[in-house]
Amino acid sequence: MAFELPALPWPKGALAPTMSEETIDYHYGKHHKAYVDNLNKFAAGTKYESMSLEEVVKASHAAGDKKIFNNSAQVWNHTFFWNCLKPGGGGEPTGALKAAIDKAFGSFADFKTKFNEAAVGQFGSGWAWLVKTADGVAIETSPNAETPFATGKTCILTLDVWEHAYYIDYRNARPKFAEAFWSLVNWDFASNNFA
Ligand code: MN3
Repeated sequence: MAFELPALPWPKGALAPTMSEETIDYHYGKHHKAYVDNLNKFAAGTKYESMSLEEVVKASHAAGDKKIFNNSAQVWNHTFFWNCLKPGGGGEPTGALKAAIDKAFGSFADFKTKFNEAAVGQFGSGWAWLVKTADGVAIETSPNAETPFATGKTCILTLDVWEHAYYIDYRNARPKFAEAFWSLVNWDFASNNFA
């Protein structure tokens, strides 16, 4: 049973112009697909081929199987990222997630500022995350394919800050991409992750 590239949760041109169809063609159609193809190639004939994707990410991380981990985690991270976005998204969180963000950061505006600082400050390729903690929420960053999910943390929201995520639409301007991200956030998805 091979690992599969999940369908996008929206039509591939639906996030334009904030995230263009050309970006999705490359980011989903080339990069995300390549992680799936490589995972299938490297997992073939190993204990990993009979596991769920989630099990592969955690087991390969624990075992230090870097090729398997890098590709499986990138499959998981990208699928999670697509679900963090939606056409007509944005605005502000509500309910319990809003309360947790206000408690941790003071206000939604302050949270956005700190999240963007983390995303822009991540040196090289990686991810910015909002994760669930014992008493609320916290911002984390991770390099390359690393993901809080691998060590059992609950991810709420993520932003891909690999250059392939923004180079077509924003060239080298990661701060512009990080700012534009907020107009696409799917807060229903984030709230469900926090619940
Ligand atoms: Mn990416």
